[in-house]
Amino acid sequence: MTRTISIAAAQLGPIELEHSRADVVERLIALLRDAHSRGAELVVFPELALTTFFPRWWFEDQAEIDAFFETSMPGPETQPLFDEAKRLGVGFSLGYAELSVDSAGTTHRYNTTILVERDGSIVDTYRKVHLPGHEEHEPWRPFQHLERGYFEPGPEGFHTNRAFGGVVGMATCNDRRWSETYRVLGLKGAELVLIGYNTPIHYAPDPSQDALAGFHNNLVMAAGAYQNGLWVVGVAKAGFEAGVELLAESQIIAPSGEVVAKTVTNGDEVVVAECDLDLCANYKETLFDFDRYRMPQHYETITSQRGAAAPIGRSTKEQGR
Ligand code: ING
Repeated sequence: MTRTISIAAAQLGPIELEHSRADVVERLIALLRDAHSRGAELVVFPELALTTFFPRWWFEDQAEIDAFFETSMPGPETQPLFDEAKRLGVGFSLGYAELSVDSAGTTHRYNTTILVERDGSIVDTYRKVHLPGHEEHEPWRPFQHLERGYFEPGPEGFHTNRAFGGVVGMATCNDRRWSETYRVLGLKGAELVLIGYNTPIHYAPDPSQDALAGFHNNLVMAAGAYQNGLWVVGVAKAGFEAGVELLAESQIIAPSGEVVAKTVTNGDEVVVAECDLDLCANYKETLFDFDRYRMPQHYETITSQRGAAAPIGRSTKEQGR
């Protein structure tokens, strides 16, 4: 019996400052119902799916920033989404800004994704590890990318869970650009990785990359899927949001690296694919049989170094590095 799960990529178009959470939850429920009507059992929503992408602005006042955060999930404004999903028997993943206070009374702010099973039970939450952009106001930029100022990196790293008939992992936006993300999840048995993103097409530090935004988006997710024998679902908050063009091109990618479904608009749009989790074995048990072919004894540089270090003399071999 194949382990097939019907998955929907539920792309969101722009969310403006004036859109309330209630407005957005209404759109999320409409997308959920559409996906359900097309047979989806799992619906993947974007990163930071409840508000506009607020790290594009510099705020002096912490209270202004915290207005974009959720102090509980579900909370009063998101409960209708959880209720409708449970009523329909559909699971979902949802990205949001999490403000939480730990047992020592310290406040933490994370870029978080929650995964909810078809029975309404919470499977897990993932807190984004790779925070792109910058920490302080950089007025030279046409818009800011202040995730490093507004969020902390997730302290728990990457993890997988048994859900939806398989092994599921989560990652968020910039995480998808780092091969380590997929490899760690692959080593933890992931057969499916869910990734929401908010990706401005303009990249101020190197505008030559703008024209390649769509190419790079597919490149990194397809490579991650293929090299680890897993399904990848990448879902955008897309369109012209607060004057910034966000990449759409939400897509569902098979363990072969092939795109099996892709959005064609930059608005609210659902695409659905039947994902056979047993296809993962075609790669995990052959080309990418990790236990047979990987050589971790030669990979220690990956965890012992953060930055790159070229040879000081002729070769890094001489320095025993
Ligand atoms: N966004 C972007 C991403 O990694 C970025 C950051 C923007 C990278 C533009 C490159 C170009 O897709 C988030 N939210 O990580």
